[in-house]
Amino acid sequence: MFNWRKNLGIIAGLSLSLVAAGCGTEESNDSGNGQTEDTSNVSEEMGYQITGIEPGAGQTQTNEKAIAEYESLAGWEQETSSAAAMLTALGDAIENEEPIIVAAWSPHYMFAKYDIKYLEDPELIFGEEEHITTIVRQGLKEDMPSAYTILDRLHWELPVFQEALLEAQEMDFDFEKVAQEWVDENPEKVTEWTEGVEPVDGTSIDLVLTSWDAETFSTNVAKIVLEQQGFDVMLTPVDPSIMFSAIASGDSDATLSPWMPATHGALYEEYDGQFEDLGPNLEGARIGLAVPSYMDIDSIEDLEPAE
Ligand code: PBE
Repeated sequence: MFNWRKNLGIIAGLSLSLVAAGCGTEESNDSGNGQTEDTSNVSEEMGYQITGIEPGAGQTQTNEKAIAEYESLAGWEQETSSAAAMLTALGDAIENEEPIIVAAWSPHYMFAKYDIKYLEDPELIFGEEEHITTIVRQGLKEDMPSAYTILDRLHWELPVFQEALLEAQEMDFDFEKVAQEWVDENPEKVTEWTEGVEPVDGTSIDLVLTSWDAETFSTNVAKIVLEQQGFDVMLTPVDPSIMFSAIASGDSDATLSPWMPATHGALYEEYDGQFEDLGPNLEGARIGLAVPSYMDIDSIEDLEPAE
């Protein structure tokens, strides 16, 4: 049986960093002297490198913006690869208690699995709270009113996502299965979303998604719920830029993956007016730069520029 454990790790990770943001930050680093034992330059140890994720991620651009804006990140570089590679690098660093700075976002199981903290971002390059929104192509309301109504109603609370993402980790990231079990265990939610909606007979609907965990979970739940109403649902994983252009052109019907207002804000603006925003499907998300908690820095400004 599926056990939706209460796991507060992710929440703890979030609130701790919020608490840290409120504290005074007396600078204890003796910057200017990287030679003494206890003030060794962690930035140098990290090779002035941020461990990033996919080149096409919205956050990859935000990280570049941070590098450009913060004096403390002058001369730094972001190494891009994939979320999976970043998580491996993070796990390895923690095992060896080495310094590392990574592109981080929540909800994600990384905050439950690892003891990590967001660095304060006084310039608010990463913004404050993010939400994940549902956008649909123009005309969907008229063409597929049943799908439109369901997509408009889909909405989760943050702990639901956190638990699901943690479960996914234990289920080899089989999101079809994770989503199916969630639907099976939450019939009242599904009823709330589908109440009064006319079933259809095999109408095709195409959803684009970005392949990170949270979005994969929500989109798979959407697929199951739409299928229960008689839709034939096709899921297409794409990069954020393709996601917006596919909805704007009408090639795809809907997506539950845009992160707003910071992460995909530029894309949103580029295509604004060419899609309909049905509002948040998840609130309380966040992105930023994170480090293991054993690292003695709290803010992006505690880093040191490369020579
Ligand atoms: N991310 C973080 C997505 C949205 C926020 C990696 C999950 C992205 O950067 O595009």
